[in-house]
Amino acid sequence: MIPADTIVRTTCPYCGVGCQLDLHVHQGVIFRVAAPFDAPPNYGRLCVKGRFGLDFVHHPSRLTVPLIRKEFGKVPRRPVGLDGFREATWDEALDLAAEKLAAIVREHGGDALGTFCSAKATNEDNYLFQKFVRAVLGTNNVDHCARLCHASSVAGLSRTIGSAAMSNSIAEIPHLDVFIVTGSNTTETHPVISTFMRQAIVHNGARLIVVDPRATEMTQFATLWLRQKPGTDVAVFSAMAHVIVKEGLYNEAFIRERTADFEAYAASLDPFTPEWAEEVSGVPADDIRTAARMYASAKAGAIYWGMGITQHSHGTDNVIALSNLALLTGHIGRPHTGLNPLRGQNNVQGCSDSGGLPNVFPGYQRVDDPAIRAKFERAWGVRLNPEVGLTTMEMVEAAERGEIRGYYIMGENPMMSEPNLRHARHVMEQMEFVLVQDIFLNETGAYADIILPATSFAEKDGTFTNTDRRVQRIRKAVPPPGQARADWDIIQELARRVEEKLGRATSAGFDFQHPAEIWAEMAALTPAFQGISYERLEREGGVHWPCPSPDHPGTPYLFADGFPKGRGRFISLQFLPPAEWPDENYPFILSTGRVLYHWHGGTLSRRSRLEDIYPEPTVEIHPDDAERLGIRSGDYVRVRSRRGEIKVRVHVSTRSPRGTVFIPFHFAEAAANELTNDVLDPHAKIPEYKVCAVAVEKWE
Ligand SMILES: Nc1nc2c(c(=O)[nH]1)N[C@H]1C(S)=C(S)[C@@H](COP(=O)(O)OP(=O)(O)OC[C@H]3O[C@@H](n4cnc5c(=O)[nH]c(N)nc54)[C@H](O)[C@@H]3O)O[C@H]1N2
Ligand SMILES: Nc1nc2c(c(=O)[nH]1)N[C@H]1C(S)=C(S)[C@@H](COP(=O)(O)OP(=O)(O)OC[C@H]3O[C@@H](n4cnc5c(=O)[nH]c(N)nc54)[C@H](O)[C@@H]3O)O[C@H]1N2
Ligand code: SF4
Ligand SMILES: [Mo]
Repeated sequence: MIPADTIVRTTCPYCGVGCQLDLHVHQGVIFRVAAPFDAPPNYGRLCVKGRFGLDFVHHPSRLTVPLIRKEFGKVPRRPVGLDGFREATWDEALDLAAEKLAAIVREHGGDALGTFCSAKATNEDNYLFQKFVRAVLGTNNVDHCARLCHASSVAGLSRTIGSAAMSNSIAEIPHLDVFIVTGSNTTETHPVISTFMRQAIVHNGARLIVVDPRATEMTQFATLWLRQKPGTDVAVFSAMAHVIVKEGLYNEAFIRERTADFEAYAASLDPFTPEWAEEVSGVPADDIRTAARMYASAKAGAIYWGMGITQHSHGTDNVIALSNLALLTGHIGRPHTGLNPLRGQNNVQGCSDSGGLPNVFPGYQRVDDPAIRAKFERAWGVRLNPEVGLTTMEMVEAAERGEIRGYYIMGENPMMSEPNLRHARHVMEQMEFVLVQDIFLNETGAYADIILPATSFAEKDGTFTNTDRRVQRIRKAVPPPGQARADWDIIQELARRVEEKLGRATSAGFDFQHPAEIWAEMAALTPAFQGISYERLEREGGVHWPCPSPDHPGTPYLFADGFPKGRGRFISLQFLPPAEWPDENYPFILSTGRVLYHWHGGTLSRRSRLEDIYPEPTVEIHPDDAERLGIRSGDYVRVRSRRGEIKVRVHVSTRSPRGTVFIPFHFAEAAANELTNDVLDPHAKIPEYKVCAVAVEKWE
């Protein structure tokens, strides 16, 4: 083996588990990735993406110089490749970008801009991004992919308990007693967490209840698998609550001391009998009873969930249904219990924590609270906009109405990740100005006027916050390609130029020398972070927020003494079906999601060796359906919805239930989001990625 010049400890840039990595570097190249056995959260474990998927860092198509579109500002804009751009100096690109942003602010106000920060970038990058947007551009129109992801968890849990972060830690998982995994394909999407779950079952006798329409690998370890029809979770979980109440299995003391509105809720459960739920969901009534008894009578019961719960037009209701179960049984506020939304992106928790949302400053401090706003006005030395900004999908709608004229997109790929892509593209074509900051030219960059080349996680310092609220360092390991610069550095160059053009200078300024200084400013303004500093992270490896003071140990599990809302609230629900359901013309349900080897729009994973292992998308279809359609594995089919169509190869499998087909959304050549429905959950504004109606036909 080549001896490494250096070994750099850092955090995996793929998923929210936040595995610690040792990058072995020789002459500026990462040639081996290992994992330290003594470091939480992964203790030496890595999945295939962390171990073999990081070579995107050295891919020849990395962006290395600023680019300006040859047909700058021409509307309708068309997607172009590299040859549609010319190279520019940083000065020219930044000046032009600042001029365009300032012009829109001057003529139409800051609210005419829509901005997207990045769950792939650091806390420091995102803190500075939202500071620039709020303090200089003068708008709160800032959001990120959390909206497409756990927005329903946030909307649901803020109404019931008042906080939406994962309540318990990864470290507790090997010692679980009874746990529910629902709408999470954990072995493929949070692989290292799934190994701890399997450890709990195989070595420590834990019992697992999987609630999922798809035969994920987790079902092989389950004591009980409830296979519901997609979109029927409220029926299943409310029927479990019905059983818990009727059989007196609830935790009376907990309900009395820590919750509100139990009586009304208990009465609302009457119609949710297991027999009724069986009719709606297809899950046998007796299995619902068994699941309810197992969870309610556990010493400790925990619930873990993913996108199968949240990405529905009734996603908020689904989350509330889970919250009701935890409050009924008192399985929250103790070790090995909790309400645990598994956060997806490496730093999606941190991007929200750092204020990358339209309604809150860092630490979930509301922008429409005058006292909070005054604090940030004093700190930054400017007047701030009191109006809550627009969410991702609301920005698209506002752009369609011509109210939003320019986009600033840092490290997101909406032209792959948004639903109903034909519509999303149509809106993008009309934009007056599009500024993109990324490490690659992706499907969204193709629409940009200006592209600013950023450095990747391996070329910069900063922090990511993983799914269990653990703040961890990333460290510069290799030099940046060409002239690429760190996001925080680009943002402050841009901010200074826009300030100058608008004559709107913040007193706090944008002249940080190192991300540690940015963290220190954010921590000073954010009570939950005040005890966390770079020195401390250096010593301890990671710290779980809330951590209010330097001598505070950090908080692995929440709600030991109470909820942020005081009492936890029960909320009565109604079962409502998905917005679109199969009919004669579109007889199948389409479900979309992920595979182990790829990441979202594929920008990173398809530029790594993972592409060699998994180079092509397939549509997963049940053998009975395949037989009726006369198709076999390997054939091509046309999959059509009311919004678009794609051509994709067939994989016949019993993994998806009869009547449901599954397509991963990683592949531009057969983009699942051409088909998906952009209907939104009214509270969370999340699209219904998990259910729409499609037709499947053999491609002749
Ligand atoms: N390999 C890989 N890992 C990833 C990602 C990636 O792109 N690739 N992305 C990361 C991100 S950002 C996220 S948010 C997470 C997402 O992680 P997951 O939520 O685990 O991923 P998904 O594939 O979207 O699918 C979730 C599960 O929901 C189930 N499901 C579908 N419909 C329903 C329903 O109506 N009810 C219920 N209860 N379940 C249903 C599906 O069968 C599937 O098992 O993964 C993260 N990890
Ligand atoms: N059909 C369907 N659609 C979905 C979903 C689904 O389940 N089904 N899931 C939704 C969910 S949960 C999510 S989270 C979204 C994800 O949607 P996106 O966030 O749009 O997807 P990514 O492909 O992760 O985009 C990340 C971008 O950041 C860039 N990048 C990486 N590192 C850096 C960096 O350090 N700096 C900068 N500036 N850029 C960087 C990458 O090159 C890439 O272009 O997709 C959503 N869309
Ligand atoms: S589990 Fe997540 S954080 Fe860990 S190596 Fe895999 S992708 Fe990276
Ligand atoms: Mo996500």
